[in-house]
Amino acid sequence: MKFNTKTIHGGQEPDKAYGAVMQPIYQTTTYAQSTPGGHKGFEYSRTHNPTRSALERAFASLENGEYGLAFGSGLASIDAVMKLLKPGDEVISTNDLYGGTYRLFKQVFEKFGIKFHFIGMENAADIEQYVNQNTKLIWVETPTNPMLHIIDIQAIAEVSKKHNVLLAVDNTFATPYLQRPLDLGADIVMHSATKYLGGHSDVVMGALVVKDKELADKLYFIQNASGAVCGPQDSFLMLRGIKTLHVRMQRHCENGKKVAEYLAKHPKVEKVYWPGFEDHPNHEVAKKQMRDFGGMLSFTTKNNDYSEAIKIVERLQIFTLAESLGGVESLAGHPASMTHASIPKEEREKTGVVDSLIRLSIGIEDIEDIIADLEQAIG
Ligand code: P1T
Repeated sequence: MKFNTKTIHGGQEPDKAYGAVMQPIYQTTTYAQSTPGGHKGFEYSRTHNPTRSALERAFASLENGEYGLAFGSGLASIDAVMKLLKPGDEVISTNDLYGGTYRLFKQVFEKFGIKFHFIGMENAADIEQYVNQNTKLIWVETPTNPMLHIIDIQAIAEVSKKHNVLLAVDNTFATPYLQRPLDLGADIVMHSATKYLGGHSDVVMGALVVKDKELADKLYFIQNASGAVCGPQDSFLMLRGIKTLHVRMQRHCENGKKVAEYLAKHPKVEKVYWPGFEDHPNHEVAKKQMRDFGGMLSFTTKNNDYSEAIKIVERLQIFTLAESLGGVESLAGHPASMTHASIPKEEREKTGVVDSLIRLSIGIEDIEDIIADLEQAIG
């Protein structure tokens, strides 16, 4: 099955009970047993629920994996991956990443004795110096949030395999429409499904997909033991959103390119971060591992003026000033005071998250309206 077909049919079949074409919402916590242990594969909805199971099969299909897991949020899915580790273990992570992921690593898991190294990974060889016998996981976000750095997944996978370390890739910005990390050698792919997979800004959810049965069993154990699952209504909405992933992504990419090109020529704009530009430091890697360049971009204004950036985001009208990304509607954010406020100023500025940085999630509205809105807001 090819990708566009998978978004609609991957892991899905008409419901066994009545032939319903859409996966029914099994709004139930529990399942009748004829005798203790005599059930139809479902016992309790924290462990399994038919609507969630259909979604988990869809996630696995999209990412060319074998096993999918759905969680109550993207962070809950990252939390589950971290619970594979034990005190004394070390993690090497991209230094530019979603602020909430950084907060989870630093403020929750560091307390339990896990050590994190946050490093630039544009050059995969740089990782080697941080690998030691305690290293258990490499955590990669690509494209990174919010600087749109591109990390070469295949090159990092070579390092992870050489040292027998797990490689997890947060594929939220790219989606499996643009890149499939498991095909490139990653062990775990993670999503804030809240974003492009759901696509309509109405569900908070996380996803993991793996190929390996043993790893899947460990994660299913954690999913059930810790219990951060999503409900059947949200699973249904996610399944519905996924069916249009490919058409939405195509338009996000088309509009993203036009906005990036428009901003790059704007006299008040200092720099535009978008992996489709030939002078983007890892443009060649982006071309190699992604089908297109996505709908996310960030930019700074001249003089790095905090109050000017705030005025721009306040003036926007088609764009909504809001956290999150990846919905059909265009959103704008000010990372330093919003999504990345939990990262200390010195840390975030090292990776480029300066006061004038504005992040845009380009929606699928008419491009003329999107650009006119930026024009009036930037002035
Ligand atoms: O919000 P949640 O579903 O828990 O997912 C967390 C997460 C993980 N990884 C990436 C790359 C993300 O962007 C996010 C969430 N990000 C935002 C809310 C944001 O506005 O950037």
